[in-house]
Amino acid sequence: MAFTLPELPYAKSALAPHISEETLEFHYGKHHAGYLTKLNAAVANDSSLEGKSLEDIMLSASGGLFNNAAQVWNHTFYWNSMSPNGGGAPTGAIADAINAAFGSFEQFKVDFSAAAGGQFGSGWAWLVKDASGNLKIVTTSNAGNPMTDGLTPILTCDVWEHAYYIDYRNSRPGYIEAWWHLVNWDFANANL
Ligand code: MN3
Repeated sequence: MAFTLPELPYAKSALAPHISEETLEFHYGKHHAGYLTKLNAAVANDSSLEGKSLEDIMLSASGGLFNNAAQVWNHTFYWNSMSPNGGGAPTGAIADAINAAFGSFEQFKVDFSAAAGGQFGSGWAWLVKDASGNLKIVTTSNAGNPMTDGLTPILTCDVWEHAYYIDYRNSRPGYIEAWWHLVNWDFANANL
């Protein structure tokens, strides 16, 4: 049973002007789809993976299989971390949790942007919840996913160059600033 590419939760043009339709055509239509194709090829060639969920594969695999499974999972989570109606200050329980963990939303924004900007090379910046329920900012390299360290993802920002090169060229900080206009706080609250 092959995995399928989840539909984007909005139109490809819906995140403009912060993230363009062209970026989503490549990022979702080529990169995310490409990881899925490779994952399905691996699953088709390994009967021990039959019937396993994407998370099961991601949490037990290594090497190329982990990379493709995690990149499929991470991208789906990333699309949901943004919304055309997102951005602004957090509301609800996530607002209180951010204030408790980081002092203020403004401080969280500074810390998260620094982590995302400082991740060397390809990877991801995450807001996560640890086993004690505390919020933390972590980064992962390449396909890394914080669930492998027992952390619960709340939000993510993809900092691979393919996420921003069309719209922002080499300016990762410009892309990160744009991401704040799209943050899906409803999704964060649901994950909390
Ligand atoms: Mn990506």
